[in-house]
Amino acid sequence: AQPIYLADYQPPAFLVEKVELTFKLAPTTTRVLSRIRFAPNPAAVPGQDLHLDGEGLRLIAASIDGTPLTATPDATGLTLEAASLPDAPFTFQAEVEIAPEGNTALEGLYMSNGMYCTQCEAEGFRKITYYPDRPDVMAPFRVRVESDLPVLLSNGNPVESGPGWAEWDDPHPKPSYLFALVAGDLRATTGHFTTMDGCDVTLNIWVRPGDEDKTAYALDALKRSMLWDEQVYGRVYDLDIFNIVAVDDFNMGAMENKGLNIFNSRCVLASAETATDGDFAAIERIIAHEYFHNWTGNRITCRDWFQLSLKEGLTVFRDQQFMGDMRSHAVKRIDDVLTLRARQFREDAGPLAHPVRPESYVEINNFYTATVYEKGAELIRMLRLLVGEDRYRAALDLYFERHDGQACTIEDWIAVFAEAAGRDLSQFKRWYEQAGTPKVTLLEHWEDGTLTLTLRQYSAPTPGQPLKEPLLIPVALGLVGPDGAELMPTQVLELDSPEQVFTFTDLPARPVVSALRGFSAPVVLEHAQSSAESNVLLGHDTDPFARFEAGRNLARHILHGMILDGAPPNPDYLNAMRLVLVDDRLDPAFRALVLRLPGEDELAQSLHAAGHTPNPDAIHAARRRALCLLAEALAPDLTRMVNAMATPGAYNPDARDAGRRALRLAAAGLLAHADGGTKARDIFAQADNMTEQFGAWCALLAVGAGSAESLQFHRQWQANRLVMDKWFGAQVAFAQPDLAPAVAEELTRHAGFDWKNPNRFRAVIGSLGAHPAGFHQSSGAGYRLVADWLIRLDTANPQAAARISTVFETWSRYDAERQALIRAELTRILDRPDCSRDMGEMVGRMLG
Ligand code: HT7
Ligand code: ZN
Repeated sequence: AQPIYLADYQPPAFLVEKVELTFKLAPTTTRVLSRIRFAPNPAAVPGQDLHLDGEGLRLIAASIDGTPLTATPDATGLTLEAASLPDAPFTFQAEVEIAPEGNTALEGLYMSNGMYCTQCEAEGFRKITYYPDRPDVMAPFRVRVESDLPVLLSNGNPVESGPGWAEWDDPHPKPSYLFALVAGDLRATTGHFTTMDGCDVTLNIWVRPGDEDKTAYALDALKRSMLWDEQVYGRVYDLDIFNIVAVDDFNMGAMENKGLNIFNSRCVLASAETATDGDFAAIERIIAHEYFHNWTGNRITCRDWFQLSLKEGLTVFRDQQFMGDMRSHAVKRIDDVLTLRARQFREDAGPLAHPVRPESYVEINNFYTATVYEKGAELIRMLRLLVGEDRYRAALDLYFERHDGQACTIEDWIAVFAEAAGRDLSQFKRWYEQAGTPKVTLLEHWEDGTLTLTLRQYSAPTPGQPLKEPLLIPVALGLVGPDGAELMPTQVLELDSPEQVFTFTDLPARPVVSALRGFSAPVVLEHAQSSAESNVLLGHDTDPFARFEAGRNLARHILHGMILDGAPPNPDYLNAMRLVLVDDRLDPAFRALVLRLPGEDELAQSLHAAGHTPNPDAIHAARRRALCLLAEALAPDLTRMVNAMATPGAYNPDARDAGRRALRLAAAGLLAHADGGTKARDIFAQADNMTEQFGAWCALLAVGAGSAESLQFHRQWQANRLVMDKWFGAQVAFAQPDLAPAVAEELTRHAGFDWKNPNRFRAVIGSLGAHPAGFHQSSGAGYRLVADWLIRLDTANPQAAARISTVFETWSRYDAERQALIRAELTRILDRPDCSRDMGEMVGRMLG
């Protein structure tokens, strides 16, 4: 397949003034009738053909202004030759047939549990009818749905309905990727929201019968999101109705279709008994994220898919702000940085590294990545830090005012900041263009009350980008006295050259440097600090992220020592952890995060960055030993915490109680390494909520116990598909490394392993890929099993298969034997005649 290049962008030859669609739904013979009003685009070169994208459609009939069309479609669609087109507006009509029942790719119109639903982003609309399926063609849609199913939904406002049909009208011009249709036997939980302009909006969460008791949290999160967007960004909702539908078979988390968001059911449904605190938080975040897209994505969309981060980076940043406001900014920031490092730094360090705005792609679905989403959000966070909060808000106001109803670019985005802040941001723009995680080195020199800091930046080559230009990097930095007192509050140093020197004079004593506060830039900071200095920051820094980071640096240092030369952990570290654990002035959620040791993949990543070849078995063994030593050293305090952090009374998913449960489970999980799981077993037995039941069961599995609990868990939850995903996933995630591939294999033979369901596939195969010591088992059994299943999934759902193939992206970190085994599996995946375009691109990039 040929790559598509950003540099080749051309405006559409024709614009669309109006779309009218009629769907006559039937599982294998759905008819789609379209009536599309086209007009020549004054901004395009005249005299061009009109290409209508279409894939897998059976064309029944088509006409232009009533004259039947003779053109025959090819595999990419229908080309209407310029010479045959009027040079004034005209109406194109078509009737096509599609088969939603056989659509296992979950893109276009498909069926899930007897219900019809759509997924059109990025290029799924072309599987529904012939259309210029590109985001810079925006049009109002009117849709008629005909079916015997009781609930018939589409975008916009409902206009009319009768037995077996319903019509919807969406007055807001939108690109085809935001089109949606749902038909099924569904039940709604309904609420209302009054906008700041006094308009009443009906809110519905549609679910399968029996799931109505799991919708309250999502509805509440939606109302809070709507209010927050009004209060913080001045953004008001713009239709009479906002529908959310839960679907079991869904490739990603959720989709922001205009007025009709469609959600993976795991991202909507929650009750105390069936969802963990983590699930509740994810639901809150994703509900907010999709809602926020109404302005950042829908009203203002992307000119082309290279600009994807324009909507995704900004909307992630907005959902991060929202979650900080709803819960805790400190804990949210730490969580976000941990996710960024685990997913995006990992991506940036390997063969799949790409810029936030890629320059080419073969299959755009492969670019819904941590770089586009999470690094994209970091760029916006940096912009806000550089221009200040007031100018950030002014820039956003200008963006909404200037670009409402348009399909925009990163250039448009940077321009509103440059104007609102009155500064040239051309160097900053390189962040969108250069892939890779910059390394910032900080060197200290202390003399006569003067501290001299030398900051250097270096960005290593990434695929297709051998040379890098210096970036504008905001380094938020404070100085802390040896006694822990703040000597200099946070200053933002702007590092814009390969090397710069910053001087701080008249200091009473040599301070401890607290650098990259709040993780002010997505970089790897190399700053040699003693464990005494890290302890000062861990105990006293005014910046919660810097406190966390100091503890993390200590832990990483100790674990590296244990892995590389078996060095025992420094008693100071154990003591520092005890002080954090028992410090009741600290938020329990924060303490739980500090207590969590770096994961095995993070350790493999940091060892590799330090020039070592990571050994997954040694990492696993050392980490386990560290957990045992920590557990033994802290046992009495851990036991006290398990008791002290109980949350009596009815389950409440709020941040306060969730934080207490997080610390309770972290303590019980650690303690299990010393007491064999006695406390965890008690928690499991007494749990009245999924957080504690599941958390305690995982703690038992992690120490090789919990088989009775596994049986009980299965007996209790076998009828609940979302809880069963947890049952499948945890057994693989916590399997002993040498058993992990066999455990996963056995689960693939379980009657409940529905491999075409992406959630279930991910629970088993994705969990094996995310279990470093199990996946990278030296026999290659893990690689083989994952490759076998990716090959199978690729034939049914290429998008999902290609996404999960990223479990192999770190292959070049490992030793020659493992590299050879992985290369053989990747080659086996690639060399099939029916390898999909999605998978072909991913594996091709991984192999280099
Ligand atoms: N904008 C959406 C991204 C998306 C997607 C969602 C579900 C299934 C397939 C999809 N392809 C792309 C979701 C979001 O970022 O909000
Ligand atoms: Zn999004």
